[in-house]
Amino acid sequence: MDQQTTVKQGLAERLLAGQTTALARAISVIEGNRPAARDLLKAIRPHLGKAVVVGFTGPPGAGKSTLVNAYIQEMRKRGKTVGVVAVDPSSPITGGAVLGDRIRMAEHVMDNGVFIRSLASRGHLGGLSASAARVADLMDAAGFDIVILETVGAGQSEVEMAEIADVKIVISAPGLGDDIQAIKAGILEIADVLVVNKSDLPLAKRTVQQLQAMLGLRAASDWEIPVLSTNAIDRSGVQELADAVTQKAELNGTKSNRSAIEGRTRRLLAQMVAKLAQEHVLADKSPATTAIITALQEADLDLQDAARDILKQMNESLPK
Ligand SMILES: Nc1nc2c(ncn2[C@@H]2O[C@H](COP(=O)(O)OP(=O)(O)OP(=O)(O)O)[C@@H](O)[C@H]2O)c(=O)[nH]1
Ligand SMILES: [Mg+2]
Repeated sequence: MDQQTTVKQGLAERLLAGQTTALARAISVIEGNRPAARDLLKAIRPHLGKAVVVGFTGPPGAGKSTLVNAYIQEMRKRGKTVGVVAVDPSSPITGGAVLGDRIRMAEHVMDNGVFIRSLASRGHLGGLSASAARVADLMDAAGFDIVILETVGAGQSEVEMAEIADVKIVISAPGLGDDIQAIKAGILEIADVLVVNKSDLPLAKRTVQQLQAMLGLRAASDWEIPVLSTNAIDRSGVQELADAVTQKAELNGTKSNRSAIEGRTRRLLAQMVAKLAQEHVLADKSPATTAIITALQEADLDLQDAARDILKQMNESLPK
């Protein structure tokens, strides 16, 4: 066995034993996209699926980080360990929030049961959601009971990232202008739990009612999406939030590791397939594709049939 292999195996073993230094190192290996990354992921694969991955998504400034902080504290009280993957918001509205996050989360610094890691939102080969999912896997392997993904729900990639989570919390706050519209446009579809944070603000009740009205239009299912009110600063409503997350995780059967991991992997694969298909359609100037586009323009084909034709065609044309 060469020396490099020994080092790698050592890292996976130390990670699985829950050593924080090994986790930090493993994250750098994954982020650096080194050849060692694949071996490491392979080594931990059989041990995944114990953590519940919880997504906190919402518009900039809704109070996600403050609420994550309050949720961490609540789960620590319940004896759970918590890992956090926070994607740098770099939002113009609350620029400097990353520093704020560090200060806020500093209260957990001395706690071995909490591990917080920020991911830059740029420069991830294979996409941000793939990187975030891998870091979440590492935290899962290191034995954290809960892994939180905090993302700004502003664009497609953030929605994709939130989708990886087993339980998806969508956070809004009153007075953010178009936030209800933004939620309507994309992230409401993925929510398991809706939270109106900043319940101390005057318009909070109205925001709750608006969200409830929107939910009323949805088809019934086995999980009724709760609309909760929280004040992340004085922490009221946080216990109810923690209860709702736990209930949803239990309903998911997150305890059966295989299905949780399979679900997560399936969603990641679906995203990558969609991405490749998109790139293909946008770049492919072949006569066959152009013919499909023309037929679509002239209403000789409907959109879904056109998409099916493209998928069939891609089968032959994708680079190996
Ligand atoms: N009044 C009130 N303010 C809050 C509450 N929760 C958070 N805030 C404040 O709202 C501001 C934004 O909070 P953050 O937790 O940084 O929000 P965020 O959603 O993480 O922001 P980004 O990471 O930039 O997307 C901060 O000034 C918080 O102190 C709340 O429940 N009530
Ligand atoms: Mg934040």
